[in-house]
Amino acid sequence: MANQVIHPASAMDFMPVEKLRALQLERLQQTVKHTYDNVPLFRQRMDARGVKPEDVRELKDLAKLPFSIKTDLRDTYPYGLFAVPLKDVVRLHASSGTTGKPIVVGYTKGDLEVWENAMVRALAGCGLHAGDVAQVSYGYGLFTGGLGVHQGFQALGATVVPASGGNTERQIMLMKDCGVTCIACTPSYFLHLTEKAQAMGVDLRELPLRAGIFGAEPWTNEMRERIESVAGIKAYDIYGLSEICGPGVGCACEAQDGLHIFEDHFYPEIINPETGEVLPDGEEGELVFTTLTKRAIPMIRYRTRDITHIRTDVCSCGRTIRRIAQIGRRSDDMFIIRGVNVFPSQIETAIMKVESVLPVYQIILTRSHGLDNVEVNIEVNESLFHDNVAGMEEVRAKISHAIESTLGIRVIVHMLPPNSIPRSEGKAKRVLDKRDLNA
Ligand code: DLL
Repeated sequence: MANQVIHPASAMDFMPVEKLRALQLERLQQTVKHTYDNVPLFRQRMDARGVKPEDVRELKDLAKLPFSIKTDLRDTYPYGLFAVPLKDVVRLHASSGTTGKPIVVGYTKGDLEVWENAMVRALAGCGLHAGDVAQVSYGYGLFTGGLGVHQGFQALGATVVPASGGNTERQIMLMKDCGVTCIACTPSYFLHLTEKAQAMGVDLRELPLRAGIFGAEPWTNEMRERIESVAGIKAYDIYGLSEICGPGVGCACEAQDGLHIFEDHFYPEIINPETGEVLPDGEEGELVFTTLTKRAIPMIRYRTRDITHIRTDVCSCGRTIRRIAQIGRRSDDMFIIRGVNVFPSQIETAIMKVESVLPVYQIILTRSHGLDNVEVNIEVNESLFHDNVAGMEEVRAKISHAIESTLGIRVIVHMLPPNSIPRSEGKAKRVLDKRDLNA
């Protein structure tokens, strides 16, 4: 890209591919040995397959290694997958998930440096730099979002405003008074901030705010466009997960066309989720990561359940590290309605195309007389409620049609006035499954 200023930490992003592959292999061999020597669960699985660390001679030998999954962390809670003594672990984070015990992850000092390096490269790739004033509105605490993004901005030399989540009016005040140029939070929380700003008479487009670093939940390009136009900013997609490190496993660049994976630290594969077979770049499947530089919890072939593909075209920014397509869905997000597989992101894409629709919705699954129904609660412009009934019916028909032509099933649409659906300060809960209640 023309006039691109490259941050020194970003040099790795532009490494010749052959050199990168050699570095990955060397790091993979070290990681497999370290994990085999120190994590009993991994050693047992390798032994059961008759595979030794020395059998990893090239990158494609990764396919010989066993997968790991979220329940491995849960079953060995809290420290069973740690590969170093606890005295070498300087930080813990945890992810609660929806059910049961949380999973606990740990970091050595070196691991925190790895994380910081990935975060700096992520932020620099979005055109952020020393001198930016960055408000971090991801939750601080056991969640990796707040502290992870914080350390990246700090290392970049930005002025960090550690706002954490919540207290939305104060967030707007800080943004305005402190001259914030970049905000980091979930896309759904940022939408809530934009509504609150409007209610407070603050026009975000008149503030110095120019970029948002949004992630931690699936969102669509249609949602990104809405955010960019309402706030007058560039909205960048950042990806990560606690098990692999936290935010900064991958991130969009200024080209905003997919997310670059910092693959000298996190090696990506795409597999067929049914068979476990490795798929070639370009084919859609489940994203799997192997960490190449982390010591406290090295992860071998961790199945993320996130569905995407690795892009095969070269990014216009010139980075040689590979990109994944935006992650719109997880394999466990899917629900089946009358035999049709449905992902919430398909509904989001369809409804965002309809004018008068606000980007706030909830999908409710119900059951009556043994049949499953999808109900979509969606907020629409206040003015619509002052309109005539025909006007409202026209919008309802447009929404129904948009969803039905995407999914091929009928849904029940409820149009609600603004501020009817509960807002979240972190990850939005899009689907409420009430089928057990009214079976
Ligand atoms: O959400 C880490 C994070 C914090 C990422 C802040 C970005 C920004 P977990 O709580 O462990 O970690 O949740 C990880 O969230 O497997 C995806 O399903 C989802 N996710 C994260 N980022 C994105 C994204 C953090 N940009 C899980 N797009 C992942 C879609 C995302 N899904």
